[in-house]
Amino acid sequence: MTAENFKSGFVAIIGRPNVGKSTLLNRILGQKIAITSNKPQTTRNRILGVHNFAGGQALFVDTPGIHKPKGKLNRYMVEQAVGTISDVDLVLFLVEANDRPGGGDEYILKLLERAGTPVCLVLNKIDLIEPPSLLQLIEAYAERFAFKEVVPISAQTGNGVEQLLGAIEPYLPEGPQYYPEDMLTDQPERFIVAEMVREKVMRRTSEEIPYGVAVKVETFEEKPEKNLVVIQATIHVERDSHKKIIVGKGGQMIRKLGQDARKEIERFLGTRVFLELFVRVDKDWSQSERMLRELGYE
Ligand SMILES: Nc1nc2c(ncn2[C@@H]2O[C@H](COP(=O)(O)OP(=O)(O)OP(=O)(O)O)[C@@H](O)[C@H]2O)c(=O)[nH]1
Ligand SMILES: [Mg+2]
Repeated sequence: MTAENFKSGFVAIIGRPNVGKSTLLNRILGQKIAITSNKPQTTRNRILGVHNFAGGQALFVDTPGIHKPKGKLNRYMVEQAVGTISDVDLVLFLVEANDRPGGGDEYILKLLERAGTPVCLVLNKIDLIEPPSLLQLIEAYAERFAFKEVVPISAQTGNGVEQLLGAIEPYLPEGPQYYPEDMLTDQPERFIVAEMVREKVMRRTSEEIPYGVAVKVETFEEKPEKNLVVIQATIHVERDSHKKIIVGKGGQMIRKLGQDARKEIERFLGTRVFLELFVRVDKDWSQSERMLRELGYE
């Protein structure tokens, strides 16, 4: 292998909310760096994941689900995703194999057409369907767009993901190794830690609460002699009533959230973690340019 024929390139994971984009990124990397939940609009930022293979490096970009944005935070999210499409060598257009193409997909296909980036159709969640319905679905999509490749997968079980990685390689141009081999993501540990806390809130709350939550890590103090990291994080919410729910009766909810998050952060950092959580009301922060900037959505 010479440096001249090393292959490297960027692969965006694009699709409607909740189709399994972040689950796929984690599956490809074999480690969890992107948070997931059964609620739409979980991911808010672009997250890069580095996948090394013999003779090359593929840089996957997980993106927020593309939807009709209401409000400033959602506009930021959709911009993150749409802006990625024309910046990459290949787009993985992820859809659910147990769903029909709908208006949301149509909108994304128009964006893909305009960008002209090669697109691979990825039918996810095949663990939920019977094989015969897959052919009809592929036909329905193929009528609509000239996909370079079509690959059915289950991001959850890993079924088909090896085939997907094989299908991607021909679309990577010759290029340098952009990131060191042991680097997993471009996101700092603090960001991933904050996201892990937000995931636990998303998973344990309902209605509008998950969408009005942002998490910021205030301190991240490594104590290697004790194999410990001390973390303080603030959960920002939009209303007093949300704070009440997140704290819970006698602090029960926040304790549970803290336990869930700590376990996952310990796995991720590979050390013991002392995690302290605070809840703060910032009225309608998601509508304030200043607050959005402060919370990393700019
Ligand atoms: N059964 C099944 N569920 C899946 C599969 N892939 C993802 N899911 C589930 O689908 C839900 C959404 O997954 P995410 O990875 O968060 O989806 P996403 O596309 O990143 O969502 P947004 O960030 O909101 O756009 C979660 O409950 C996942 O567990 C799959 O292959 N099979
Ligand atoms: Mg996601």
